[in-house]
Amino acid sequence: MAGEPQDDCLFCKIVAGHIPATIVRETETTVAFRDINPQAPTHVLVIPRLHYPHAASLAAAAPAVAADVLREAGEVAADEKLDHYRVVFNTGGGAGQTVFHAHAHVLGGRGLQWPPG
Ligand code: D5M
Repeated sequence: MAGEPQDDCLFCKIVAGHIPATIVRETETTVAFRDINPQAPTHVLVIPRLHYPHAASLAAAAPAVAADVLREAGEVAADEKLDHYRVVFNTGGGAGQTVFHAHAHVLGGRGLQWPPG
């Protein structure tokens, strides 16, 4: 069922505590943890506990949780004392999405170029 944990989903396993992660923040609806392959001095992923394959499907089905993810991205940036940062939702393999459980990348701690690659 939509939103239910998926047995084959890496991030569902992190939410369940079956795979370790360096968790930096948790709420009733979200988990934030450090990316295993950081692309910046701060690189944290904020995920909903609910499983949806990408940000748009999360926002359509559970808009309040999507808002929680965005708010937590800002809280991560505040915790990390970032004066500028980027929040990215890669959507689709062609955009670099490799894990099909919605997640926000929070990137900061260095200069960030525009446009991104
Ligand atoms: O982002 C998926 C991100 O997930 C990518 O930057 C690596 C990260 N990743 C993969 N496995 C782990 C574990 N086990 N812990 C922490 N981070 C992880 P995407 O936008 O889908 O490419």
